[in-house]
Amino acid sequence: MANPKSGRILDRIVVLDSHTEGEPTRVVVNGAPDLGAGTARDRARRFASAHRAFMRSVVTEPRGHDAVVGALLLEPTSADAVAQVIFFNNVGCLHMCVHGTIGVAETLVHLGRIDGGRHRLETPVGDVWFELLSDGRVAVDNVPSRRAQSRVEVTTERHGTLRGDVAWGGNWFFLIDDPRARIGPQEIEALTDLTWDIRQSLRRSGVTGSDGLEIDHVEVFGRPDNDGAMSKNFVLCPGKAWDRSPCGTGTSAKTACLAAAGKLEPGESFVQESTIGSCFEASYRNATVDDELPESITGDGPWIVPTIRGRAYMTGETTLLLDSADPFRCGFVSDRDPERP
Ligand code: PYC
Repeated sequence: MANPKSGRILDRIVVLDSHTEGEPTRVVVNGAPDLGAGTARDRARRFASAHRAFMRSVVTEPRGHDAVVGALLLEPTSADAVAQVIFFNNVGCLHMCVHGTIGVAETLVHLGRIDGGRHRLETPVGDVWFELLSDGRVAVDNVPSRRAQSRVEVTTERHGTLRGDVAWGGNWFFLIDDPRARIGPQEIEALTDLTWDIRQSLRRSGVTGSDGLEIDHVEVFGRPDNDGAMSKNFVLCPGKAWDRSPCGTGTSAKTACLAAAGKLEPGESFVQESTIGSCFEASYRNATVDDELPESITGDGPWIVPTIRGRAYMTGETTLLLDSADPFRCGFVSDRDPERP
């Protein structure tokens, strides 16, 4: 509504903030654009093509920062789903986000919309299920995941030739094991430089996911510091932010690679530590004909259904204000943004 004296309009967006093992999620509960009816995939397409300024307003500076993942909560198409969700970040929509799903679960509890049990959530790449565990964690049965290719060679500009696996875990990942890699908060600049170099090299040499989509997440694994963990990772997200959590879709991709290599059996537990020392616990079952398996994703490993367990905490209840007189009301287009002029 316009201020009668100044004529300025203040738009309001109501958000609930949480973090999952350190990685922030900002759930939009009011003030989102109308995306019409349809599946999460249909609505995500409309959201991505027409509402980039809205995404920036919610997750980037001056109200957020590059690592914030936004989540739009929408009416589901199916009566037995608790909600439909579209995840987005500083450069566009994500296909799926597991830390975000855990944040959404905690947010739905905070809103009093659920109080336990197992719930179905519609996402642009298929339905996922989550369960509130008695120890406060949330278990997410992610979309089916698989290794597409192993030991793919990539020649980078600044870091020589490297080999890694390509895997789908709800997003596309390039995964590199380097037991000598030092992973921790002091190494962020060097790890960002390495993984961004890899990402650019994959793009230049035309290495994509098996469905032709860009590999927009790069994951490096080193030795864990945490006693119970088997590995520690650094994950570079599409807009050059690094994941503070162990990245749930990345841990799903890793689990698929371990399954393909015969290094992890169904039901066995795998603990992935993040750059900041937080952990996700993963396990998997083999996929069956009853699972939604996208034909466009092929691979040299079996389809698995990963379960990722982690914890989220609420951090804020906020009304974002967008002042019509503010030249940066919708943030600004960064050098990583595909919309960059
Ligand atoms: O947890 O899946 C995840 C995720 C993807 C990007 C950031 N976090």
